Order: sequence, then structure tokens, then C-alpha cells
Amino acid sequence: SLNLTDIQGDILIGMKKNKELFFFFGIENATEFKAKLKSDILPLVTTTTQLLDNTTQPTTALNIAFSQTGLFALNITDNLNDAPFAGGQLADIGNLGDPGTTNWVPQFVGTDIHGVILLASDTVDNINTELASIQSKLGDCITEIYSLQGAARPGNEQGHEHFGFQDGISNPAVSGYDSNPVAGQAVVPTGEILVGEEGDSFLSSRPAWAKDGSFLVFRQLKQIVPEFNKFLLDNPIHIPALTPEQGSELLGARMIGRWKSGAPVFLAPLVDDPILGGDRTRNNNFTYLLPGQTAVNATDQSRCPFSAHVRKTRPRADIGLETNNHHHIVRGGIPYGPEVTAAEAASNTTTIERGLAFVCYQSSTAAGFRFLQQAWADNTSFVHGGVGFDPIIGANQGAQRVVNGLDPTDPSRNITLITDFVVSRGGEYFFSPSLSAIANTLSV
Ligand code: N7H
Repeated sequence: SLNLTDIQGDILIGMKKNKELFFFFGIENATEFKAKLKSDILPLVTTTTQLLDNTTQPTTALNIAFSQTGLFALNITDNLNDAPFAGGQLADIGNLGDPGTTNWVPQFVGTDIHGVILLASDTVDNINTELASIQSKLGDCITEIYSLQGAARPGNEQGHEHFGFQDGISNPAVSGYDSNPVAGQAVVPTGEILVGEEGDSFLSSRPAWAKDGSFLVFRQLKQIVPEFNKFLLDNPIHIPALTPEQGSELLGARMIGRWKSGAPVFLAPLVDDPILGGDRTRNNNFTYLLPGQTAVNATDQSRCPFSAHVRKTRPRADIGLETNNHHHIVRGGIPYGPEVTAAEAASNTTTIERGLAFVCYQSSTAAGFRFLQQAWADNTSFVHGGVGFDPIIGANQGAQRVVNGLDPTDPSRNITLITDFVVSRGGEYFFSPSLSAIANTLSV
């Protein structure tokens, strides 16, 4: 069975706090850093076991992960056998649809970031106190390169991302960890998420110390929310039974594949069903097959467009059995930035940055995040020819994107999106090692 006291807590369960800081650093003095990593940081690293029990959760949870250049800085030269990780996210930019680095946070343009510390708590004060304490211990052996403060949205919007949609509904159940999957949840081999475990496609070519670590993809994804809302308002789906406002809501829901409440459009095709959205036993229980069907009808988008974000990134029965899909990720991101202001809403224009601090874990960056972005979301022929881009995260190097299937009254109609509602501000690829790897390899 899995040694959950050795696996960093964010990977399988998620730190799930209302505030989370991503602190990106460079290592200035490797010898000193190694010593302090062992004496001061390792005891603070929050394990899966600790997070599982409310009484053992620390006030501020901490996880740490390293980039390829960070491992090199620590003199760890073993090949982890993950090409995107080895090159870093900047070198991978051509595979991600980003229009070069024009929109990237300058600190992500390069390979200077050696690691990231994730701090999660109920308050920003707690996080700042913990960070100050860590910084005083680490002193000059690291430098801060960049940080991003994430925060759950307030009030009823808690758990919803900035476009307004409930997030965090569908993550795979990892064998050996989650033995109680809900209906419709993908059950994936342990090694699809954790390196060195059964089902890891590179099992035989990993250094022993990498076992029970996972690749952490970080992306700062800006969302232009007033512009997104204006687009929906301007393009309502025209169905006699619906008001224009409902027609706009329907368009938004079909772009995601879920309503704001989380209800899947495949199960609630016309209007939101908040009871369904909140019902864990039903809100993931669909395959894109209708009762009696054994294969998806390749022309039927009446319930859910093939291009819908959740369908592009997890096609369920579109590609046959779920076990044929080896491209699952565990998502653990958090929104960042303030609520839309009255002035932004009135002018339909973003003036303050907000978005998603996107985090996901997988045992292969190439089969996980990178595949979902490149081979599915950005592939206009996936899952069928002519489907077009994922309207949410699909990226065409800044050029306009054609999306098919959004209008249920005319499914062959293409809708052209002139602007990207999600803009990549860049990021980095990291490896989140086990605690024993930190103790016995990275800190010696
Ligand atoms: Fe997505 N959104 O609000 O539109 N995502 N996502 N995502 N996403 C999901 O099912 C969103 C992004 C996946 O299992 C939901 O838990 C936004 C990237 C996957 O059926 C919503 C951004 C990648 C799933 C959003 C963003 C993915 C998923 C429904 C960027 C990978 C699960 C909630 C700003 C490359 C699919 C849920 C399944 C669900 C949104 C990014 C992947 C609401 C706004 C970059 C695999």
C-alpha cells in the first residue's frame, strides 16, 4: 500500500485552503540550502496523512517542488525521464499554443526558477508569518524570484473559478489511495499520477529516489472575465423557451460542458440544475453515452459539444473505455486576483489581473498536462474532424479560434472567437519529491 506519510500532501488530496501562495525561488548557495532544507524545511513539509485528518492539519500547510535547473543546482543529475520537465516550460512554449512570451510574466521567461514553495492556509496573515519565518531561516541561500497569491473567491462564489463555474468536481481516483470513487469518476493506476508506481509508463527508467514524487505543472492563466461575460451576452443561443439571458447562460455552459453550479450539460442540456450540480453522487455520473448506446454518436452535440472544455480534456466514452485514456491529471489550482469591479463590469474591460493559478500533478508531463493542452484542447480535429478548439483553454498562438458545436439549434455552425478569454502568463514545470527523497537525496 502507499506510504502516505512520504507523499507530499498537495498531490493526492490537495491542500484545499482558501489562500495559497506560490513562492518561486532561486538557490544561491547549494551547500547551505541543502543543510537548511533538511533541518528547517523538511519538518514543515505537509504529508498526505497530515492533510487527511483535520486534527493533524497544520495552520499553514507547506509543499516544495524543484525545476530541472533546481535539481542541477543541487547537483542532482539523474535523468527523471520527462522531456518537458527537463527542458523547462519556456522551451516547451511552442507546444502550448502561447503566442510567444509577450504575455508571460517576465520572471517565467528563462530557467532561473529553481523551485516553488506552496503555502496554504485560511488567512494571508498566516501565510505571511510562515513565509517570513522560512525566509529568516533560509537567509541568503535562496532569493525570491516571483510570487503569486491565490485566494478562493468570496461568499457564494467560493469554489467557483473567476468565470463563475464550480471547479474541483472531477479529479481521478488514484488506485491505492482513493478506494471509494464516486459514480463517473475515473479510476487510474497509481503510477499515472505518482512516479515509480504501478502504471508509470517510465517505471523502469526512473531513479529510485523519484518514487512517489509527481510532476507539478504550474501555469498562471489570466482570465478576462468582463470580456467573457460580454461575449455571452452578445451571443445568446436562440431557443424559444429561453430568455436571452438564459440563452447566454446556455452558451457559457456549453463552452465549459458544465453549468455554473457544476451540473453537467450532458445531463441538464437546457437550463442549470443546481441540485444536480451539488450532488456528488450524480454530478460526475455521465459518459457522453445515451442509455442503450455502446458508442458515442459522432454527430450528436445536442447535449454537449465535442469542443466543451471538460469534454476536450476528458473525453470519457468519446475515445472508448475510460481505461483507454492514459492522460489523466490531478488538478489542484486556486483562483488569484480580486473580484471584477463595478467599473470593469460597466466597461466590459479587464483592468486588474485575475485568473487561475493552475496546478496539476501527473507522472508524465508529456502524457498529462502537455498532452491535454496540445493534442486535445488545441487540436481542431479532436475528438472528430471539424470540432475546433477548446473555447476555454484552446490556444492558437493568439490568433482567432474556430469552435464548432456550441449552438445546439445549428450544431454545424462555427463560432469564431477573436480573443482568448484565458491568456497564458507562463509558468514552469516542477517535480514534487517524496519526503524521503528530500531527506536522503536532495538535501545531502
Ligand atoms: Fe479546466 N473553467 O472554469 O472553465 N475546468 N479550466 N483545465 N479542466 C474544469 O470538472 C477552467 C485547464 C481540466 O474530468 C471545470 O472539476 C479554467 C487546463 C480537466 O470531466 C471548469 C481554466 C487544463 C477537467 C474548468 C482551466 C484543464 C477540467 C469543471 C483556466 C489542462 C476535468 C469542474 C483558466 C490542460 C474534466 C470539474 C473531467 C474541469 C475551467 C484550465 C483541464 C469549470 C477557467 C490548463 C482535466
